[in-house]
Amino acid sequence: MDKAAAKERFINEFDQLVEELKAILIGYKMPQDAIDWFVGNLNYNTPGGKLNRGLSVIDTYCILNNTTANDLSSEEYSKVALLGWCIELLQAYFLVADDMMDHSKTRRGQPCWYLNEGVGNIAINDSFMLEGALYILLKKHFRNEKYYVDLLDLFHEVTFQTELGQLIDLITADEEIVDLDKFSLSKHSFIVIYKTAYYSFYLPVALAMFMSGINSEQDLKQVRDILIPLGEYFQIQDDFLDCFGTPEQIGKIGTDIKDNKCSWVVNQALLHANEEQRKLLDENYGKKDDESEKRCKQLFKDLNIEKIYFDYEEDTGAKLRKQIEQIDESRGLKKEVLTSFLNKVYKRSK
Ligand code: GPP
Ligand code: MG
Ligand code: MG
Ligand code: MG
Repeated sequence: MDKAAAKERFINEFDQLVEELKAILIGYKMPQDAIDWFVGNLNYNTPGGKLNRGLSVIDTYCILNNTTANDLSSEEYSKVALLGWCIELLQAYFLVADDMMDHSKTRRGQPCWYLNEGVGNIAINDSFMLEGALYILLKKHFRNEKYYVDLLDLFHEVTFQTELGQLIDLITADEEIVDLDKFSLSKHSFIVIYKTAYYSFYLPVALAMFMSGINSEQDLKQVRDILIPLGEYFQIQDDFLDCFGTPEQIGKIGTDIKDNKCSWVVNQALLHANEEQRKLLDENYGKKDDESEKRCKQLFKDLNIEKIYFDYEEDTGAKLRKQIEQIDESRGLKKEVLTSFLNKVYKRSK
């Protein structure tokens, strides 16, 4: 099945899940306007992205079980796809909240949810409900599996790790006082591993492993040791694209400079800036106006951050491939799980 068809099949599962969630609200005798609101929230915020995380659960499951999505029974496909949708719901929860915290304007080519007419701060509750929805679905479909508690534990742990990353991301980016001395590449690495790598890379693979009966700490550690650096690379791409990508390309308008974020781009600039350039950054980074943002972007161009980034990409790709080569496949794990992930993100432009 080609990529577009795989995505379409996955998307086709979503309407059924919305119906199941709707039925829960009907069971609680929720008024019709609340049901409509929740369904609107689910549909606006869950399916519109690249769906990489969700699709990866299915891909990983198939690789681990030597099969293809087409060869799974429709029941088994729906079940593994449901785990994929649970990650997409978790992601929707994070993004709705993150866009409020980052004062973002657009997401996936449309206005951020909180900016919609009549939504505003209700988006905070809506984000909680997206998270709640995933546990309702998980319970309904996995309650009787012996690995149910492993799934729950994993979702809870990874959610907390993401929130820890988000916390450091936010407190390192003071809204009022800009102090670039607070930034460093090691701090950046710490932030992005927690806020992105666990839920985006480790979570989909670990879910597929649990569903395939692979659950030893040794196996989980083996994949974590590669997926976490891969997730770090992915967030460095996100930071790069925030500054150098176009909104048409990435579906969102970058906010990192105005938000005073400890991004990979500014950290590279700090490493390479001379005294005068550093002064320009001190005076313009983290300021809310377009002119200051423009000056920072020009400086990043002058410092040739793009070249540094492309070299970093080549280098990281090669390192990760080497590391994957060393995986021990004797216990049912497959290198292909990891190469397929790397190929999905390597040199991405959106
Ligand atoms: C990406 O940061 C990280 C997240 C979306 C996790 C948010 C976690 C919460 C607990 C809310 P980002 O702000 O760079 O993402 P984007 O560029 O997509 O806004
Ligand atoms: Mg953020
Ligand atoms: Mg953001
Ligand atoms: Mg970003």
